[in-house]
Amino acid sequence: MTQLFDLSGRTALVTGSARGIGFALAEGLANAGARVIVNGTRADTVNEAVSRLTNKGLNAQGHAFDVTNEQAVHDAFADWDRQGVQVDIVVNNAGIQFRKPLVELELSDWQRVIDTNLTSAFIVSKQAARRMIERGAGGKIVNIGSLTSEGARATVGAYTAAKGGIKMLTRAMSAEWAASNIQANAIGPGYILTDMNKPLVENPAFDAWVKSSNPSQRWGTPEELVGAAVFLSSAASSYVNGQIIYVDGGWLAVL
Ligand code: GCO
Repeated sequence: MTQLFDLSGRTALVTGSARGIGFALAEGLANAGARVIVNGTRADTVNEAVSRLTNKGLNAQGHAFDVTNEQAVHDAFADWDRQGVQVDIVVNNAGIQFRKPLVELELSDWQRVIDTNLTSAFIVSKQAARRMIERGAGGKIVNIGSLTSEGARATVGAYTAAKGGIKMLTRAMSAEWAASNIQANAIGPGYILTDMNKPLVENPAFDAWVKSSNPSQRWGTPEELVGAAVFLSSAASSYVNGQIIYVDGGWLAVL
């Protein structure tokens, strides 16, 4: 039965995985047997993350590049082609947050959030899917959505638009790539204890709102997203397409 979830022999690229949710997912996929490629914009933090994984005996390598830069993404995949590295799984996790009311939001800040949280998934997955289709061996795309893929919260308008787009981009990918045995799905995390959310955790009113808004009455941890990521990256989800699995403590299930 555990064969279903075994990622041995697979290579997984996790974007934005030098810390936070991305790092937890990279570690989780590596623990399931994958070789993971850690990505971030800075070589020093990528290398530090890779060391943390290899020091645990996990199969990890790093590649620092900006996932919003199409040429940088193209060059990264060209490097892997030359090295004989075939990316079988892509986790589009890279994301930033920018909390400001829409009427005060600069276009440049809007664009930066959209580019990082949505467009990068297109840029990276396009390169990966081309190769998966050419190889004829199928593949996995796991996009990271959000509660804001379903509902909006004031002051995170760009993020909400991007995460809503992630849900529909996931469906668009499945519409075009499922016939090539590429399963494109998403994970919708609830409120997770990450550096990005530190200001929210430390705000007593926000902390109380999160705990009262989900029946688990607590924040989630990055590690609690690993199960869904392994499932969507493995043979266990071979007939699952265009779905978003909410790992949110039950937030969206209750009034
Ligand atoms: C915020 C948070 C959100 C949540 C996440 C919940 O400011 O509301 O940063 O981004 O972390 O999206 O799914």
